[in-house]
Amino acid sequence: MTYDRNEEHAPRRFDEHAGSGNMTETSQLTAELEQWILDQVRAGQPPEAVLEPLLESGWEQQAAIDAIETATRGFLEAHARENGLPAPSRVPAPIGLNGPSVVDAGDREVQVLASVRHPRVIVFGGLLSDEECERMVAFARSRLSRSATVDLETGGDIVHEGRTSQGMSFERGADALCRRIEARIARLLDWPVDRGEGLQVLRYGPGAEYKPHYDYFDPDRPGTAKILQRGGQRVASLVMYLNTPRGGGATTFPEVGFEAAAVKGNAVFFSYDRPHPMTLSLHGGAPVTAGEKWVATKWLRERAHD
Ligand SMILES: O=C(O)CCC(=O)C(=O)O
Repeated sequence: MTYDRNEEHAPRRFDEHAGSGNMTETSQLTAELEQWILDQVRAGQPPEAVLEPLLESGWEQQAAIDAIETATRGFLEAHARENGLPAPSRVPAPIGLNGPSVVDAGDREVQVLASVRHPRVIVFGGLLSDEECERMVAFARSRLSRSATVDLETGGDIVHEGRTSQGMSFERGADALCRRIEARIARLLDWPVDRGEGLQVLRYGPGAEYKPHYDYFDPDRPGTAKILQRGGQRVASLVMYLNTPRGGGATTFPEVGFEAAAVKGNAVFFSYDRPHPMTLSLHGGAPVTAGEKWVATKWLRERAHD
């Protein structure tokens, strides 16, 4: 897609009214610039096509992202109201499209293996070391019970026939290994540790699966209000593979025909800015056809989950 950089309202870095001898860096979201950003969004331009010209004209990356968010928030909220949709929330956005191939996650460099715009999915390589995966599995193995799902009628837990794995949950910060991994995730996703739930470890034996589902809490169900009191909605998920199954076990996104292969140490991240199928975040764990599959899942919330 092309973009006309000479357009009347294209972003400018310097306050041109300040005079040539007195150029001050402003990086301000002027009404003109706001209009230009909205025009790009209405024309269906992807976020990168809006961000790039700002960066090229000298904006700092975070200031540019903030300006785009501010300019589009009102538009998106009005669009949601007019169309009976839930209002969008901020979500972790670790990288843009055609971004870096390697991300600094503090104590480890993590590779970017694949990136999808809609649904927003990123496959990361080497998020966990072999030793970390093995320690997680060894700890969890003797503490497993049949996995439950959240019961949105009551806000409690319930065993569900669509989820045939076994699992266990850690409190956030439960031990040094959890804390190390949580800090790495927070750095990778640029999302505070306290906006994450404790890690959940799952084991799928041969034939076990997790049928396609959404991770957000359906706002129309009676138990949801109680769940949201603690940290608000889920806005993103990170599924980390603790082993490589001998067969099957991919994480699937059936609406878009995409699947992330389960490879030890890798992870699939996906975000959903509102609790609605329009996010295309329907996903599942495909049946394991040989061997077993282990994952650790981290769910990210809108607010502190204390
Ligand atoms: O096991 C997988 O690949 C997916 C896990 C999952 O969907 C979940 O924990 O919500």
